[in-house]
Amino acid sequence: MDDLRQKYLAAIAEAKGEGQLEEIRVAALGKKGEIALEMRKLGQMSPEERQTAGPALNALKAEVNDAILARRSGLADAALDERLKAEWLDVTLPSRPVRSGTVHPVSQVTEEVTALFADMGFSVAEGPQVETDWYNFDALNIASHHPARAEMDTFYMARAEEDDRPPHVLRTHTSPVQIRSMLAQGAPLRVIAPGRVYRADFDQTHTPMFHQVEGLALDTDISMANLKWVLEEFCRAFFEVDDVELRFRASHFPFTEPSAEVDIRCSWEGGALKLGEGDDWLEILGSGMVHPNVLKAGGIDPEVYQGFAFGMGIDRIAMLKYGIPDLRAFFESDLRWLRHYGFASTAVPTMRGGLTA
Ligand code: 2NL
Repeated sequence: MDDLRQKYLAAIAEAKGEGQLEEIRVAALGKKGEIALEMRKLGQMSPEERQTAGPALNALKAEVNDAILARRSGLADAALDERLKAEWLDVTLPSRPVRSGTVHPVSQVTEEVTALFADMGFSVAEGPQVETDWYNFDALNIASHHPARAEMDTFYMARAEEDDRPPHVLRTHTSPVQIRSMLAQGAPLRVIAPGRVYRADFDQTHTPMFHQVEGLALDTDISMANLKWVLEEFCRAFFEVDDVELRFRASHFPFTEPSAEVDIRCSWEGGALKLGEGDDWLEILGSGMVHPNVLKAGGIDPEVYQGFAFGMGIDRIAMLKYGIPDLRAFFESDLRWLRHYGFASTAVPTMRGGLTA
């Protein structure tokens, strides 16, 4: 019996895995296992022999069983240790940066402007970026000899020789959208028209595509006083200055009479622009009372209705509000500039995973 004990305890100690251990268990304790066979021999023993052999065999059976259980959990622990060593993970490492986009300043300002005018009862209108020369020029009282209509300033769509449709242009302002609103809705009317416009101009302060928002209010009793109030309310809210002061300077546009350019009081201390204080003036928009010819083109009777209109550059007022001095930030969508002015994704370049925007 001692031999059996030695044999199985040694085999259990050397077992390399679950499978071997199970084979040993069957060979020792299984129905036809060696210990079971020894048990069976008890029947042929004398009662005295059985009295010592019985408990000894039971003890052996229990010892081998315990040894197998102990070895099994030892092997499981060792396997877990192996895995922990091989598969360790440093949870203190910083996570990989997630690329995230942000709203472009031009989009943000467009939303701010439309929300403020919506509060004053203006609805938003949109229209095509390719327009006929009638909607872009004639309807706006811009004479056929006007320099703005020349190819120097305006992008004309290429056309075939035999094409007898009217000339098409990339719209040079969003005014055609308002002509369409007048024709579709009539008066009274309050609309603003934000969107992309195009002019053949490219230098430090001009890009061939830029963004404009125009506003139009028509009714039977609209005056320049209404225009002044609306623009002051807008500037106070948009630029977040309580002491906003506007200056109306006589000007000329073919589509308004009278016309005024509007400046906002400002200071340039230490190169930093401050609005609402100081002795300087900064031009922010153009405006006026809608010319009777424009009302007629929009199907509105100028004897009954009159109204004001204004137009401003979104890129320009975005730059003023957010202190962005350089058009490159917008036009190239240059991420270095956008990030510098707080608009690009905050993700930074990392060593792992390459550069991120
Ligand atoms: C500027 C000047 C302006 C308008 C736009 C307008 C539109 C209609 C009728 C009359 Cl439908 N006027 N728009 C009026 C005055 C000025 O824009 O300097 N924009 C950047």
